[in-house]
Formats: sequence, C-alpha cells, structure tokens
Amino acid sequence: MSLIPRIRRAAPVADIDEADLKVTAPESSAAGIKAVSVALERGISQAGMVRTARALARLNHRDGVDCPGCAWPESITGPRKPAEFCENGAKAVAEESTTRTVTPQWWADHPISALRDKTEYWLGNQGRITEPVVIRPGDEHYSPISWSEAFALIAEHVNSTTPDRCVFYTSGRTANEQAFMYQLLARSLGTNNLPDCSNMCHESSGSAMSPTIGIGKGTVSLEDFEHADAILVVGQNPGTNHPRMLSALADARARGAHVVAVNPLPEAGLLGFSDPQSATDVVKSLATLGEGDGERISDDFLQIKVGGDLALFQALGHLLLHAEEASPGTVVDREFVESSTAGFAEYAAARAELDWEVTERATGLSRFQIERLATLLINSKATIVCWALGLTQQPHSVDTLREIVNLLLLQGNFGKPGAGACPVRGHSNVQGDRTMGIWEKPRPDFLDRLDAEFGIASPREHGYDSTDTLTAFERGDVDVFVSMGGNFAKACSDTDVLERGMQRTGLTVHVSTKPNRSHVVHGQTSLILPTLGRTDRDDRHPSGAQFVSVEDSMSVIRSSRGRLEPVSEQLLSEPQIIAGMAEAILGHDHEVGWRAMAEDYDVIRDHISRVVPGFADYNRRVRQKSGFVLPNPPRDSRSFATESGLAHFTVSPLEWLEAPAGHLILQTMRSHDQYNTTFYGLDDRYRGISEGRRVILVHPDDLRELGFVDRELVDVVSVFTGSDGVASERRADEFRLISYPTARGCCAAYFPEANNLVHRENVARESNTPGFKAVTVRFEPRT
Ligand SMILES: Nc1nc2c(c(=O)[nH]1)N[C@H]1C(S)=C(S)[C@@H](COP(=O)(O)OP(=O)(O)OC[C@H]3O[C@@H](n4cnc5c(=O)[nH]c(N)nc54)[C@H](O)[C@@H]3O)O[C@H]1N2
Ligand SMILES: Nc1nc2c(c(=O)[nH]1)N[C@H]1C(S)=C(S)[C@@H](COP(=O)(O)OP(=O)(O)OC[C@H]3O[C@@H](n4cnc5c(=O)[nH]c(N)nc54)[C@H](O)[C@@H]3O)O[C@H]1N2
Ligand SMILES: [Mo]
Repeated sequence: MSLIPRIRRAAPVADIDEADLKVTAPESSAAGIKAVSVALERGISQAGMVRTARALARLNHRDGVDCPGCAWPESITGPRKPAEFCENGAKAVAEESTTRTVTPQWWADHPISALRDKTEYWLGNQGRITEPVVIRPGDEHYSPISWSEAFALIAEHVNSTTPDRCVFYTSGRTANEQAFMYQLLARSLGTNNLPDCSNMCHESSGSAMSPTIGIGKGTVSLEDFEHADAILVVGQNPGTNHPRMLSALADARARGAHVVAVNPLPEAGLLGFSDPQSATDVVKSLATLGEGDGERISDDFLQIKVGGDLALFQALGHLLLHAEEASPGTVVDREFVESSTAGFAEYAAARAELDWEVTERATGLSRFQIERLATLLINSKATIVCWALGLTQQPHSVDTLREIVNLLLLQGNFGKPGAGACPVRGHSNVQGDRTMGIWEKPRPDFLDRLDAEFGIASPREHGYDSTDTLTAFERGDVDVFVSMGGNFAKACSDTDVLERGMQRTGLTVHVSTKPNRSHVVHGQTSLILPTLGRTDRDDRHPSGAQFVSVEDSMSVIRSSRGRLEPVSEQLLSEPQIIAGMAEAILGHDHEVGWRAMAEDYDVIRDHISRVVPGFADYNRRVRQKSGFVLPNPPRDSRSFATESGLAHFTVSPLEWLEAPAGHLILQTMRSHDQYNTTFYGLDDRYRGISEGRRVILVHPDDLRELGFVDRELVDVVSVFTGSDGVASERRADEFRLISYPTARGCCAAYFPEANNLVHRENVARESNTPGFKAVTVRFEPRT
C-alpha cells in the first residue's frame, strides 16, 4: 500500500496584496511561546498533524534529519536539550513536508504568462512538484516529460555546445554526496563554471580569512561559547536567521559573559530572548500562559551606520594598542604575536593615530560607546566575534573582515578556549558544498587528487562565480544553465538584466522541490526536475535506504536521514538525477562509475575519503553518533596554513559608505517569515510588519529631512557609477516608507523585492559578492 499522503491541502488562492500592509511597534525580545504556536500552526496547515509531528520529532536529533533551516551547529559533547525547538527550523520543515502538490494538471491550468505575474509567496506555496516537466519554444505551458527523455534533452544541448558555455549553479541545501558528484560532472565535462549561493553570501569571509589565517572557515566550536568572556554579534540577526544561536548567547550571558550587538537595527533577538525549549509543556499550557518579557541577550547595543564597521574595528585596534602602550604586557598577547604572526609592526604603525571626528561620522557611534567596547575587550581573556551578511555584502567587506582578524590576533584569540572568529553561515550545507569542491576557483591539489581518483582531466582555468554568471548571461555567453536547487533569477543582483539574459539561453534545467521565479523566466527550452528534500525518505535503491551528510558552520560532519513518505513516486534523489545527466551526456562507458554512486552513497563517500582532506574513513566516522569534526589548524593547534606558516596582520585604508545629499544607504535583509527567496508567510513579527513586503524602513528624522511622511508611497531609485564611469539608475516602484528606529543615514528593505536596485558591478572587492547592503538610493514621490 502506498504511504503517500492522500490528503492534499489547498494552496492559498490569493497573492500578496500590498494594500493589506499592517504596521505595529517592533518587539524587544525573540522566541518565546508565540514562536512555538506560530510554527506548529504553519506545520499543521501545510502537512497535517501526524506528518508535522513525525517531521519535527527527529529534527536535529542523532540519526535524524539535519534541519534544512540554517547552518548553526548542534552540541556534540554537551547534553542535548530535550526539545531543541526553533520556530524557523520548524517552518523550514513545514515548507518542505507540505502535502500540497504541483501536478501536471496544475501546470496545464497555469500558462507561463500568468505565472510570471505571481510573487514567490504564491509560487512557493503551491506545493511540491511531483513530476519532471518541460517547456519548449512556443509552448504556453510546462508539460510532463519522462526522466529518460529529460536526460537525453540535456545531453543534446550540452553536447552541441562547448563546456565553457555551460554553467552549473548550486544552492547550499545540497548535501555533501550530491555536491561532490555535481562538481565531478562539471569537471568531467571540462568546466569550472560552478557558481554557488556562497558567492553571494559568505565569500567575503573566505577571501579575508584564507590568506590571513590559512582557512576560510570559522575557528570556534559551540563549546567555546561556554568559555568566552566577550561575544560580539556583528551584522547578524540571529533571532530570525539562526534562532538556536540565541540559546548559546543566553547561556553564555547567564554564566557572566558579555554579549555586545553591533547592528543598524535594534533586532528583537539581539535585545532579549525567551527560551522556548520545552515545546510540549509550552503547547500544553499555551492557553494560560502569557508571553513574558524575556531575558536580556546583550549587555550593549551599538547602533552602527550601514558600512561603518571597518571604522569601528580600526578604532578598537587603535584603543587596544594604546592601552598596551600605557601598561605593556596587559593587552597584546606578545608571545603569540611574536611566534605566530607577521605584519604586526606595520599594523601598529597604521593604527597609531585615530581621527575621532571621522570615526564618529563613519560609524554613527560616539567615542564613548567605542571606548566602552574597547574596555570590555581589554578586560576579556577570550573573545569571539560572530558575523554574518551585515559585514559581507559591501564594497569594503573583505577589508572589514581582515580588520576583525587583526583585532583577534592582537589578543591571541585563536586556538584557546572561548575565543575565535565565527562567521555564521547561512544555508545548512553551504560550507560543506565548498569543502566538496563546489568552487569556481578550485585549488590545483584538489583537482590533482580528483583526476587521480577518477582518471579524468579536470580543467585548470577558473570558471564563473555568481556575478560572472550574471554578466555571462547578459553577454549571451551561456547556452546551458543547470541549477542544483536555489532560485538564481531572484537571488542575484540586477534581476531585470539577469531575467532577460536567462530567457535568451538555450536550455535551463532546474532541480527543484517547489516552483519559483527561475522556472518562469526560463531559457528557450526549460526542464524542471523534481527531487527529494532533506526530510523525504530516500529508499528506492538496490542497496536499500540511503542517508546523506552535511557540514555545519563549525566544521562538524553529520549524517541526515529523511523519514517522510515523498509526495510522489516520480521524485528522484539528487545523486540519481546527477548520475542520469552524467550518463546521458558522457555515455554509459565513461570512466566515472556514476550509476554505482547513485545506487549506494557509501560508494560516493569512499571516493570523497580519498579526494577531500579530513574525510579519511568517512563511511565509518559519519555513522558515529555525533559525526566527526574536520581539522581546523587555528582552532586545533594555533597553527596557520598560510604560505609563511604565520597568521598575517593586514593594513586597510579607512572606507565607509556615505550617501550624497538627498540619498540614503539601503541594506536588504530577510523578514522573519521567509527563507531567502521563499516566503513561509507574511509576518515579520519582531519588526511589526505584516501582510505586505514592499516597505522601506527609514529613521523618522531622515524621513522628515527628505520631505516624506510615514506610510508615504514612493518609487525607489538607486544610483551607481559603473566601471565605464557612467552613473546609472535602477528603479523599483511602489514601496511604502515606514518610520523605524534604524541608524541615521541608512534604510532597509526586504530581499528579494529590492534586488533589482543592485547594479551588477556593485560588488565587494576581492570576493565579488554583490553589494546587497550598500545601495545608494533616493525616493521619488508617486504622482
Ligand atoms: N529563517 C531564516 N533563516 C535563515 C535564512 C532565511 O532567509 N530565513 N537565510 C540563511 C542564509 S542563506 C543566510 S546567509 C543567513 C543570513 O543571516 P543574516 O546575516 O542574519 O541575514 P540578513 O537578514 O541579511 O541580516 C543581516 C543583518 O545585518 C544587519 N546589517 C546590515 N548592514 C549592516 C552593516 O553595515 N553593519 C552591521 N554591523 N550590520 C548590518 C541587518 O540590520 C541585519 O540585522 O541566514 C540563514 N538562515
Ligand atoms: N538582496 C539580497 N539578495 C540576496 C541576499 C541578501 O541578503 N540580499 N542574500 C544572498 C544569499 S546569502 C544567498 S545564500 C542567496 C540564496 O540564493 P539561492 O540559494 O539560490 O535561493 P533559495 O531561495 O535559498 O532557493 C530556494 C529554492 O530552492 C529549491 N529547493 C529547496 N530545497 C531543495 C532541495 O532540497 N533540493 C533542491 N534541488 N532544491 C531545493 C526550491 O525550489 C526553492 O524555490 O541569495 C542571495 N541574495
Ligand atoms: Mo546565504
């Protein structure tokens, strides 16, 4: 008997109506009882009570499913909390385990022209795609196609062009096994065109850390939060994007650590927190309990201007050096600096002087606030600096992050308990994808091992990253675009330019779970290949049920095994789809044993164990209860795998973002009710904004100075001077201005609504990450 759930829940009929927008006062504390009730309500409406309970019961538990929400780790040594509950993790699961379906009949009912008018909210909420579909030139609808015909069609397109005109994009939900096969496919074919969402996300972190400390990953473990004296949370909104991090912060604070938030917005999760741990108790007593105010999370909140962090960290470096001069041997870890680092003298010389007027203008902070933070750091024996996208998506991001490395090096905050750099990664396996070789600039030693393992000849020239891909689309240089998850058309910058380019492309292939914008602004021919998600059971293999594995933000590798019955018998796993494409393109007699890998994921892991450092004995170690931890030289042994074997201080010129008169600096961010380009719902609860998304949050004094009023409807115009020296404008119409307590001189809007305002050349230097938090804008009244 098929266990495929028979109850099909209805999808929302209505799309977003911005006229319904509601605005209330922002909240000052995150999580709490409300979080549990909202999450359960969403789960039940998508998947029903039984399926929701089944999915949530095993979330982030040993031998369970790795939460597809974020990359925050679970404890591997300490006691596991009985119900590690996270509202947005539960929503991520509800989104995937939904019993709503997008069937061939659904595609027949919805012409592509009608789908182009829908928002991501409506598209994603239609449900899980049940069968492979195709649209060919002149068609008005996607229609069913068999898997073998789909693979043959891909082969036909790939084999009639050159590898450099094929692009293989990856989104960070892709687990290790499939990521490894996918990069192997691209390289067997002859291209390193492997852009991924990481290029738009934490690439700046890797670009800053690899040359300075010899590794592009964080150097702390979760246990370090139990030993830190000071924890800085900079450019990050954990209450929404990494809610389980709030428990680590609250525990640290309860034992006496100091937590300081640096952010232009007073985000609820940075201010206060109510622990929703015991979900069942909470649900039982929901009717009688009040929400409560929550405990404080941070001791101090520095409301910095967007782009002001480089100035802040330079000022902190100056103050620490100054304090060291006043009482030598008390601040700088001399022994560490002398034995393990290079470049200290140049750094100290560059930070000797400080212009306070400029610092205050660049940061929007007072000298007093910065000195108070410096005092905290001076007194701290172990400091962790956490950051996310508020620091990675600006022209000078790599400089800012190198300045954080400088500050950590000064006090020897590497390789000791309670200290280190903590870039908090986004997608649940984005870090693992890079470890598996999803990278447009692969290291030659990686390719050497790959070639030796498989008898292929990988190309050595670098391929396209995400921004290069956008430019290649614009130039008409892409013939085949394959997307392993994700929604590139909506996630990248300059979306109008990209959409036009994508529509000119010969073939687009989307391996997806749910409909999205990239499917409807497709290439001339387009395939949608439906796949199993993390929570789905993957057992249609000769060797029985399979599991996959992922790497979290702290380099822990763990298995993930889905248990839910898939919504359709037609779904294939990602390894099966990659093998199908590879055999069709490269032939059944290709050197690589594609089929064997797709049938038994142990075979993939055996290959990985011989190609990727740190994965020896992968199949045994991944089956250990707590998985295993990858080597991390700064953390494990205070050593730095740079060319010199030393960690490097660096010197960057001061830079910040300042808008010309009549303009503000716009940052784009996530609401509490979305996952990147997918929207769970329309309630950005902590910020008090619901039922609408086309809003711009502006400080009331800026609103007044610019001559606008709260709730006024405006068109937004961005200004950017490109490499040709020409200032160009981008427009996004009909946004509502909301008076909001953000820092002065800047404003905030939601991603992806504002993406079209970001010029494709507005990127972070060195990492090429789009300047999603550095857009100069002005408002025009609607006439
Ligand atoms: N529920 C949920 N979870 C998610 C995601 C999701 O969409 N939904 N996305 C996942 C992904 S892929 C990622 S990468 C992460 C993203 O996690 P975050 O980086 O937390 O995501 P953003 O919403 O972009 O928030 C950026 C934060 O930086 C602040 N900020 C903006 N500019 C500046 C600045 O110049 N300086 C400073 N100091 N702060 C600034 C903003 O006010 C905001 O609080 O979350 C992951 N987790
Ligand atoms: N303006 C602005 N733009 C941004 C950002 C920003 O802060 N501001 N952030 C950037 C960041 S950090 C990121 S990571 C990117 C995100 O960019 P992407 O990773 O490309 O986008 P997502 O919205 O995460 O992808 C959602 C789609 O993935 C598919 N999917 C979900 N689960 C699975 C699965 O298990 N397998 C497969 N094959 N498909 C699946 C579904 O069809 C869904 O529609 O966006 C970037 N864009
Ligand atoms: Mo991300």
